[in-house]
Amino acid sequence: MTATTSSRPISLTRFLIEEQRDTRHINADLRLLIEVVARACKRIAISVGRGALGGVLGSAGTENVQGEVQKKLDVLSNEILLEANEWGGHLAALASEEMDDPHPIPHRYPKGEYLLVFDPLDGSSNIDVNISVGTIFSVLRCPPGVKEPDEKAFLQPGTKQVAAGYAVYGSSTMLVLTLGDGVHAFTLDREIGSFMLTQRNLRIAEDTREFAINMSNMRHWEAPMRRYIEELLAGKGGPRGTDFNMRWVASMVADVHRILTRGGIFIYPLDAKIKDKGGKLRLLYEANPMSFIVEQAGGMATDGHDRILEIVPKSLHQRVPVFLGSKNEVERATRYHREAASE
Ligand code: AHM
Ligand code: MG
Repeated sequence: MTATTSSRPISLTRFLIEEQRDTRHINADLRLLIEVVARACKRIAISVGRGALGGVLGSAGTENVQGEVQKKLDVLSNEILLEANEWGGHLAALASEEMDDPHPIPHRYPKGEYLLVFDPLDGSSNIDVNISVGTIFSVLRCPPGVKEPDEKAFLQPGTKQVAAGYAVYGSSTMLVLTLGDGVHAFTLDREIGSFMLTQRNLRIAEDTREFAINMSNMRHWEAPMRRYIEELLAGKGGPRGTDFNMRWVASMVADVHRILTRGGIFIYPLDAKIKDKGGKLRLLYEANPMSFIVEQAGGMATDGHDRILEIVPKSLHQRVPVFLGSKNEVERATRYHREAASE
């Protein structure tokens, strides 16, 4: 039988129009917002893809609010997302890993009802070595009556997100998106320049035998963390009675993408080195969007004790420990932490 046009993957544009028309999950402004973010991600993908030829590798010679050295691509990706989003009339304000404070919408443009918060280029340490990096974003509603949103407007728990997603700039560029009704994956068709729907309703297997953690921090971990990983490392002869495999890309987007594809548990725990900061990963633009996606795909996400999406943020750049992925493993690692806390 010859393939019909209906068997071809549909574009992100068509997917969003159908979501608006058929399921009413989104309105025209949210549809525009997602399209604009996707377009910005295409521009970032082009810069990432040009690598050394684009003159974008290496350090920008500046630091962000968290004292981290900014790479040229961190700064460029941030600018691309700002420029793409500020004039469309769909946003009330933006915030990012790379900016100390929220970015207001310039007065010459209309304002919308949404807040966009993002990590413009996640996995910065991998830029110069040609390993996958990505963009993570989260969409919130501007609180009612707030005309000039400041940091406080963004301090909403992850349960309030209306959309979240990430782009992964890997061997192919993909956009993974949730609008609160499952998780859908789009692959960038570089020839026609469109994201095409390549998987609807991604599901994370409940069980896994693969974990992702930076093992070099083991000596700094708390006791329950050590217990959990030691049991995995003991393999067949240990209490778990089976062998576990390990992967650590050091780009959260790539690690989470693998987990969405074939299961696994991702952990960036609290350790003695980062205790004062509260963790490594940021709640509003890393942990929350990824937790929303993971939960929508049937997985689980905690900070080792509680559900990440229910944490009420205290500051824009707040950090949290992150345990996410296959449900049964996240549940177990969380249980070990809770048991230790109640002893
Ligand atoms: P970034 O947003 O500055 O790139 O930092 C976040 C990244 C995550 O993508 C990744 O999971 C983690 O930092 C890796 O940390 P480490 O280098 O300690 O393994
Ligand atoms: Mg990051």
